[in-house]
Amino acid sequence: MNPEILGRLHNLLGDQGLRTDPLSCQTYGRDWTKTYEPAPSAIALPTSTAQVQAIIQLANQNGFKLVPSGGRTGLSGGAVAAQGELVVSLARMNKILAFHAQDRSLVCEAGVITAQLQQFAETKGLFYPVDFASAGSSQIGGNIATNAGGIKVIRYGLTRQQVLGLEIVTGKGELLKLNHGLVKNATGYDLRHLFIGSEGTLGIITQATLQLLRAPENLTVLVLGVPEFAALMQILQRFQANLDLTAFEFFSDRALHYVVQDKGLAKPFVTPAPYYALLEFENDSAQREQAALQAFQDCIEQGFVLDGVMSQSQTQAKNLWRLREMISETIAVYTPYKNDLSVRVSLVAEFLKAVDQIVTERYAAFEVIWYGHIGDGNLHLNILKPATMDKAEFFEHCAAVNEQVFVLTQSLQGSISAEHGVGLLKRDYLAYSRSAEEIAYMRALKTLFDPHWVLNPNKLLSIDTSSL
Ligand code: S2G
Ligand code: ZN
Repeated sequence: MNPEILGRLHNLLGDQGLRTDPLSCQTYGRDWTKTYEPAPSAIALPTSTAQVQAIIQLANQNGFKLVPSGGRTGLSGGAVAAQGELVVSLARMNKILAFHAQDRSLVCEAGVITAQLQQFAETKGLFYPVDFASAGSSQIGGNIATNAGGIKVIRYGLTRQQVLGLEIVTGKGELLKLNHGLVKNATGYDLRHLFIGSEGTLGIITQATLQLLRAPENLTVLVLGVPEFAALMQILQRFQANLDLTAFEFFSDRALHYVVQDKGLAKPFVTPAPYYALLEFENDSAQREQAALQAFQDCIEQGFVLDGVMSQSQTQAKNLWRLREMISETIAVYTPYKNDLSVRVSLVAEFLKAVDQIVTERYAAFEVIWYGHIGDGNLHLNILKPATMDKAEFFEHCAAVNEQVFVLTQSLQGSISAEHGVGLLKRDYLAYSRSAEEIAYMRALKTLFDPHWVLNPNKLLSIDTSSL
């Protein structure tokens, strides 16, 4: 970036708002993927929507590119700046601006940490329902830009369902204030939903109005030992007959092995099982608890469950959750090659079996770890790198299998990226889940909102300079 531009950014942002030191570039230029070497030109840390707008207008006038940056906990390279871009971090725009008790909503800046939002809701006796392992460092703006899902989607939906309003600066540098917190607003296209999940390619989210919910009572967790994939979906169906589950997760015995071995967690019970289901429900009456126990009993009798445990306290519930929530962090040290796939819930058993067959054949030498939000049809397939194998060689081996896995996913009209987004990692596989017509419309929308493609270039969609 030329010194004149840096000078203008410095005048706009001041010493605190513009960094070029190597440590900042390393820190702000990456997300949780380990595939790309960060190489931003500089890091901008604006403190107001006006400053964000000025940065985007400067980029349009001078042709440099921007990478919006939240908590940088993404897993698809969406927040990676590897091409000399200016990172625009929302970290200093981190205030909760208003709380509307009667609306049960709040207005906050994009840089608010997800866990901070959850805690604020609790102080008001309410509940922000989107939760996942990285909530302690992810930011609400990034959660909205990736439509983050997590472990409660089966009951409360994704981030999309919580957004009542957005303040955005588009790639054109124009300010949009969308929906203003309204529950109902039938006045044409709901532009809010274009920006949710747009991965920072259409605009930079600066503020959000979010709904808060009644806090659930006495959340109780069951962990069940399951003999085979197909039984998982039988269990889901049986419990859902009488309960509104707040979570339905699964993980394999190898996932359990690592959290027990590396994190010292306790096994849920002695009986060995190839798979585990983790269920959560609001245990707010004796009838509810009886319904859960009856469903558990029925699943044992029908052979869908080998053994199980039900939490008797919030502490035990939290400890059982750790068996699932600690998986991602635990296996990260084994440089996993990750796939994040989804199919309709009714196709999960067939899909799981078919993918497992492919990976068993093609990855015979590698260790496969299964886990995920199976109640949403979302599976996290992680292949662990053999300690002695070179990372690049390992990733090449794994990528060679993508074709088969994605063709299978496409055959079931599934998604090659259920919740982690497209970013850089999945960009070139988009056509397995989106039609040519859809991608053409997506490119047209990108050019409409960001005519010079200054925002997050080559993320989600590759720049086709001929169209600029
Ligand atoms: C999960 C977290 C990221 C990962 O644990 O549900 O989405 O490692 C994941 O896959
Ligand atoms: Zn997940």
